[in-house]
Amino acid sequence: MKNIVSFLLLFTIAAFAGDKKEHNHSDHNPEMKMLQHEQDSSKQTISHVMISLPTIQCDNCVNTIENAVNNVQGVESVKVDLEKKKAHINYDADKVKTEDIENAITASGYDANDRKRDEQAHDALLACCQSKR
Ligand SMILES: [Cu+2]
Repeated sequence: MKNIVSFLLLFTIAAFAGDKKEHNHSDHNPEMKMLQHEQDSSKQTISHVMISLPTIQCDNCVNTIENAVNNVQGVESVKVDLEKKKAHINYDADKVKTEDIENAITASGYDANDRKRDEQAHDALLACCQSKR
């Protein structure tokens, strides 16, 4: 009788352990593995910079600057925040310097950080985008 109870107890423990093992197995997420693989394969180092745009006024200004910055080699992405008058830029620091990005913005007619706009480019902007000094 005692042997049968021991056997049943052992059997219950074994079943529980098997259950636990199966649970752990299902926790192993294949999507996670794929994400890690994607991160490993990108060897570029992307830097982020914020550039102050004190003279922007409307959505046309935003488009003009986003286009100008997007055309700079080494820029990965650009997003202009009209309300805060700032550009958020992700770029490859091995390919481009922030001053090159600032120069592209001044060349399109807008101040960028402490760099002053190209006045000729500014005068060619839409009337609503021009600003007095
Ligand atoms: Cu504008």
